[in-house]
Amino acid sequence: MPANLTQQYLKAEERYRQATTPEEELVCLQEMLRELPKHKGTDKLQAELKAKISKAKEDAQKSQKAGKKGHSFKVPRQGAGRVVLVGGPNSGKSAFVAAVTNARPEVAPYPFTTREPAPAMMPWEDVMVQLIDTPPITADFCDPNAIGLIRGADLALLFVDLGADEGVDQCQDVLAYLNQTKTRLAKDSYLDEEDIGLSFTKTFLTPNKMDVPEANDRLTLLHEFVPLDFPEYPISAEHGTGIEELRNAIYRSLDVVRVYTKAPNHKDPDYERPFTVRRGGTVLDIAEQVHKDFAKNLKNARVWGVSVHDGTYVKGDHVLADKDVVELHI
Ligand SMILES: Nc1nc2c(ncn2[C@@H]2O[C@H](COP(=O)(O)OP(=O)(O)O)[C@@H](O)[C@H]2O)c(=O)[nH]1
Ligand SMILES: [Mg+2]
Repeated sequence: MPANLTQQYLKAEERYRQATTPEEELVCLQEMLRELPKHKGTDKLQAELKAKISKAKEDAQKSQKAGKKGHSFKVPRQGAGRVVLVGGPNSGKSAFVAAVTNARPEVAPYPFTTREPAPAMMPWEDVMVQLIDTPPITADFCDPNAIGLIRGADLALLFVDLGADEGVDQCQDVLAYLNQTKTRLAKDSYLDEEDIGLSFTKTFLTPNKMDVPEANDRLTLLHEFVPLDFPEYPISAEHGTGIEELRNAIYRSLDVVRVYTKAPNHKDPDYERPFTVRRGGTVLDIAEQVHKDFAKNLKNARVWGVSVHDGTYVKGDHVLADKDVVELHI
């Protein structure tokens, strides 16, 4: 990506990756174009954005004519971030969901027990992370909604079945399938420089069933045949091995800070329900989450926390630290 992209550009780009309708895409692309510094170095990106804008306009018109409400399965975003579970059949995605959430998905030794994407909330300390379990991807099948969900996710977990010899091949099939689409798994999330329609989602490799005696040999084969540079967290979803490390890594990867809000006339903040923002997020970002009007009418705020003197008055652009307490004044 060209240097010197503004925060607004990057935010619009993130929303573009998460857009689920051509109308949303259009708004984000237009904002990206507005925010793009216009010089020789960004000529190509400008042209790319303009082409994408015409395409999104066409798609928006088409979908309006067809009377469709968007082309994607809608799961509202909830919690500190969204993590999508991806993998071949029987790799233990649902077993992992059962291990780390209160949800009780069907776990069974035959493929396609999970028929459509299913959200569940994973607690981490006092926040929740949204996990989305998906049907398996095979050489010739992928749930049509899974691609959009992977694209818009903050993190993907690539499950590999180390309980069976087919596991390594099945992992190759998943990657091969996704490689034919505009949505790929990668070490980090970004849009391709040459083609911003091509989107990469940060992924952890999660080889599962480490409790099985042959698992280690199969893991060696996986490294040999499917070399990936993703961070790796081998687990046993059913025995619990490695689950804590993975849970912590998932939360860390979201790179958010927690903020507790306090009403001006209250002594204590609301410690029950922290808000979360990306690290680097500001008082204004929190105000927006509390209420749109709060963001519009914000005069100032007081902050208590490790990075400021208690009760310091700040403006909307003040960057928050983990566990800050914020009192918004409108
Ligand atoms: N030995 C062992 N079996 C597991 C583990 N996790 C899942 N399984 C089994 O693998 C099969 C498929 O699990 P499931 O969670 O339904 O896989 P999914 O298709 O990826 O959702 C089930 O029979 C599970 O009992 C594990 O950590 N160890
Ligand atoms: Mg399942």
